[in-house]
Amino acid sequence: MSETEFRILSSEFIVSSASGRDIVEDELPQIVFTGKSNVGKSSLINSLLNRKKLAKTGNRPGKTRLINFFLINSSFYFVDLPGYGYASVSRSEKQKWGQMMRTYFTESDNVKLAFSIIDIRHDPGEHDLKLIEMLDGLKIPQIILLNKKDKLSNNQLFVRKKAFAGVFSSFSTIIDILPYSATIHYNRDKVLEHIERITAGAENDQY
Ligand SMILES: Nc1nc2c(ncn2[C@@H]2O[C@H](COP(=O)(O)OP(=O)(O)OP(=O)(O)O)[C@@H](O)[C@H]2O)c(=O)[nH]1
Ligand SMILES: [Mg+2]
Repeated sequence: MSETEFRILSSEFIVSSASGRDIVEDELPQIVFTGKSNVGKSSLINSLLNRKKLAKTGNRPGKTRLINFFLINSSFYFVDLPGYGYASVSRSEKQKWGQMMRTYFTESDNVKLAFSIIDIRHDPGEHDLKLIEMLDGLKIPQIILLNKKDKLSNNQLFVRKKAFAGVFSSFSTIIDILPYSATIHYNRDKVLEHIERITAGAENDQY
């Protein structure tokens, strides 16, 4: 990393979208956070931004129901997506969720990076793989974040990292696979380095 360390200087909630339409009207880069409900997407956003409650978090799955746009450093967006796969939701709500994701990802031209978040203790589920495949098909660079690393011992961490590396070895859009903990901010600097490169380096086509 360069000597001038990348810093989060400002972060503010801008708008929510219920339809899935990308309703932000500028062309600033968007960095999205996807993953199963309760995996810690909103907590991760707060961890990266050093804010306790900017993105709403919760103990019960299904906390985030809308697509939320946060403007960072007045120069790019974090996009907090609703999670999938929580049991209490009806079939029609699940369909609505699927439609929302398709609308967002196929219509937005400004998604420069996706964090695909998985609980490090569990293997990726059907929905995780579907979304990762969809992003791959759309040629969106992605980073797999294995959240809740604080729940594992170092031995377990080693085993889980190896397992995930095997599962995702064939995806060309996956640029990194990193354990993370939103609770203890583990690997926060590494994630911020990626964000710095993606948001500053649109001209040097390294991904
Ligand atoms: N131990 C531990 N708990 C975490 C971590 N990240 C999130 N959590 C907890 O997991 C729960 C869900 O976190 P959220 O950030 O609301 O999850 P989400 O993915 O945004 O969930 P939805 O909005 O429902 O899709 C909360 O109780 C968090 O405190 C982590 O790294 N470690
Ligand atoms: Mg959430």
